[in-house]
Amino acid sequence: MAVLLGLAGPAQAGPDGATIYADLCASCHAETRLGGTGPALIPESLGRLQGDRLQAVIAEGRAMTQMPAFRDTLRPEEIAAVADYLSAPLAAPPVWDAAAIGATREMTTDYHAAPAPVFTADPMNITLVVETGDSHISVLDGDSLAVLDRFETPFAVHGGPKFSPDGRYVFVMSRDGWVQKYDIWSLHEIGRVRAGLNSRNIAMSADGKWLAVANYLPATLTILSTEDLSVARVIPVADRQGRPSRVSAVYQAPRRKTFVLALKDVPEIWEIATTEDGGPYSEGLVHSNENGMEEAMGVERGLFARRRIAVSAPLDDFFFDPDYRNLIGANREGETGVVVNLDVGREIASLPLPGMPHLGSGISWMRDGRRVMAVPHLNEGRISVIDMQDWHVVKVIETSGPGFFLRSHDGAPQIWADVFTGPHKGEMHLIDKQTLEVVKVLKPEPGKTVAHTEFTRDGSRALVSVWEQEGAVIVYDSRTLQEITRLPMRKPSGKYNVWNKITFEDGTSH
Ligand code: DHE
Repeated sequence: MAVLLGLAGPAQAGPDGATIYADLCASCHAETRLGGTGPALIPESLGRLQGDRLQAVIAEGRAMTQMPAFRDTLRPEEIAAVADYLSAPLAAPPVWDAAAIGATREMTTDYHAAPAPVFTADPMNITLVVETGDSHISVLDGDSLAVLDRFETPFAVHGGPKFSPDGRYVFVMSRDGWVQKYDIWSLHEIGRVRAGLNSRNIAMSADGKWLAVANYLPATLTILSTEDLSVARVIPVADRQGRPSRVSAVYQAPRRKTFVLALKDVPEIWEIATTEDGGPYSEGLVHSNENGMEEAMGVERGLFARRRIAVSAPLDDFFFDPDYRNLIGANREGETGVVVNLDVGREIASLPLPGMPHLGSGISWMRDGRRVMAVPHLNEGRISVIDMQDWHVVKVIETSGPGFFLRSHDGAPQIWADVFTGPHKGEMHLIDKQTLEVVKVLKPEPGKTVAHTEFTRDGSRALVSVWEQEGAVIVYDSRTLQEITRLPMRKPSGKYNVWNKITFEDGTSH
């Protein structure tokens, strides 16, 4: 029996995880462990799935996926040996260049672009619900709440899908680096390509022509043509000394016509031009200063020109002001945040932000004539509200536990703040945007995780996930705070309204 191969060798030697992997796992996850029909099984993509949790998945399998349970095939020590093998880094860094990426590109053969939406719903009020429970996305009519389509995504979608500027196409990314293009008007997938081996998120250029993919593995930024998912550029990421860096995230800065990159391992921020004329340089958005801006301006010009901005320490999570002049950055391990002015290219202020601020989930709005931003903290039950004119902390709002996502809308009076972990994970705090007081705590499913809110186009309804395998999207009236209905969904995570996303609505993260 194949499994016995794993037990070969001297009596004292334990089972050989590599041999068991080759026998039982490689047919789906590939000999290289970089993924096939199943996801990549390398430390970079397994993330927190280590030790006992990893062994539990091997033993029990994964519901709603092709991953079988091996508890009747493998003994506990064999399962532990495979888990150890998967947790070890690859012997040699894999090559994932333009040719390798291009070879994975699959375009859907039966796709025909519809001349107009194939549904009568308002295309601007379509809301996508990512259902991580069985790797699907439901396409929801934001008015009737009918599910117009439900399509399969790559495994482990992470971060917000990104819409084309006209809202017709959407791009979805998985942690395994697959990028999928879907036509909302035709309700049809167009194709997919594996842009990285372990990827973080994606960003769309202001003109809709380019999609940037931030990669941990390899340490690159992949730029795809949105037209046909072909590779436009693979940019190796390293500092001036050649030290490579993972890309924590890439953001779109529409007014600047650039991508802005958070680098995990080196103290630099990168800005990449997305127009032939070199973006901010041609727009006059970058001013000379005494810190070598002349050098920065002289280094590169044209499409995908790079600008390096030196910072005092690596920053891996960003928030931007609405005109993309200032970036607020934080290192997840740090206690402070910094404000970097992108025009002058240097840090201009620092902020006290203990407790792992999650700036990527920040939102901003006008309060008493001044713009403020709010950010949750990943390991403390508090939300910091910061004045964006002079960067002082206006208030720290206490909640019943650490939250992950904040959302609001111009048409909604409150911020909706979840508690993602701990005994209060079923609570959703509603915080008045003017008084900054918690006015209500919703507890729709005690004991279950209730997280992530999205609004309909006009802000009249709030959609909240019951983040469970047999979960739901609960629809609330955002003014009366009454529940309207529940839509059954499989572990729904993020929800994304076309209008709110393409207009960069204040209450949504970008
Ligand atoms: Fe996320 C967005 C980083 C863990 C679900 N998450 C983002 C973004 C970043 C980020 C940089 C913004 C990207 C974008 O939308 O373009 N996330 C991180 C981490 O560093 C962290 C803490 C650790 C990690 O393993 O990557 C992390 N994230 C998680 C989860 O464990 C979540 C809850 C479950 C999951 O699916 O992995 C999760 N992250 C999300 C979601 C968004 C997101 C649903 C999009 C929110 C939105 O409304 O735009």
